[in-house]
Amino acid sequence: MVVLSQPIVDGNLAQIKTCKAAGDSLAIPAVDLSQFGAKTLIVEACKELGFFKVINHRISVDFLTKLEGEAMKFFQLPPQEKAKSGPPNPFGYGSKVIGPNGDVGWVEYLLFSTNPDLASRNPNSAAPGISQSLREMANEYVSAVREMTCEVLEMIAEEMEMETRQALSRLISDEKSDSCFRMNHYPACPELQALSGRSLIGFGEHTDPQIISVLRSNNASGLQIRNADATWHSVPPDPTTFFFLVGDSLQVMSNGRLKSVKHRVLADSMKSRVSMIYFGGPPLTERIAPVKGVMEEGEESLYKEFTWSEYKKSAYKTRLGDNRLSFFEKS
Ligand code: GA4
Repeated sequence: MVVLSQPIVDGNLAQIKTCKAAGDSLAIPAVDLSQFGAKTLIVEACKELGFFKVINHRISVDFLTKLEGEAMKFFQLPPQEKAKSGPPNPFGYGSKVIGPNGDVGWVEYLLFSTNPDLASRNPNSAAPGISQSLREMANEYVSAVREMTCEVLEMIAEEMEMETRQALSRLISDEKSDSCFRMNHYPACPELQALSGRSLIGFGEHTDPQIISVLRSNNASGLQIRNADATWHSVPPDPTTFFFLVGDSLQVMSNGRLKSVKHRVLADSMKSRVSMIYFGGPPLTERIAPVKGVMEEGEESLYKEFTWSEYKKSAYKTRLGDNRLSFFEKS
């Protein structure tokens, strides 16, 4: 049994934080990409929340359920088997430890790069548990989600009158795009019931460094986003839709008009949560700066010049909850 007033301690290894369980749920802007005015809705949501969901997409829900089943087969393996696909530095299997700087959460995950230049650092085909069908389905998933993400980025570029419709989408369709794919499993944590009124952090608060992230989860709650007035809101789960999150790079490319969204995941005592996230990132050498057409005449960039490789390097030196863009803001 867990001692009430103390953080949950996993062996002698990781101290996982708790937080107040509160968090009203929020009506999430829902967009059907084929509806009239969809691009205006998307840009408004990205300005206000940095978050929206896409409904009525073309990706088969049956396929999503099957991929989730394959991922669960992996997560149900004995810990010593899963560990053979880790540690995640930065790609592979990880349990509780997030990133290289001491962050922990009630989560286990598989993290893969989709960048061909970095793919050699993914768990190779000798890694047990990552079956051929899991690999193939994950690749198929990433291709389908990338295609939908390009469509969304083209709508954003059009609505914001960027110099070309492909100004954003070209970055993630580029074969050198430094994107990654993550499958997270948040096991149910029955001991949580003893923490009356508090929740266990599954994945601590952070913004994503990339351009845009696309998340799909099973029907378990846990995801929360922080809105402009700094309050946390629960996102009702919806396994038939995809949630889109603005990343730091898109904030910079829109010169602060679109906001990267702070989010976190809380563990549940009864239901385990599985999520899959595609992080759309630019090629390593790409300069991240406001896109032509976005700024008013005479407007200056709010940020210093940097490449995606520089931003990533800096991000990996930070703690999860840090404000990574602050190092690149002009004073
Ligand atoms: C947050 C978004 C993605 O999950 C991720 C994360 C990465 C990791 O888990 O290795 C980081 C985190 C994320 C940002 C700061 C650094 C790097 C953990 C961490 C403490 C894969 C990513 O690209 O950045």
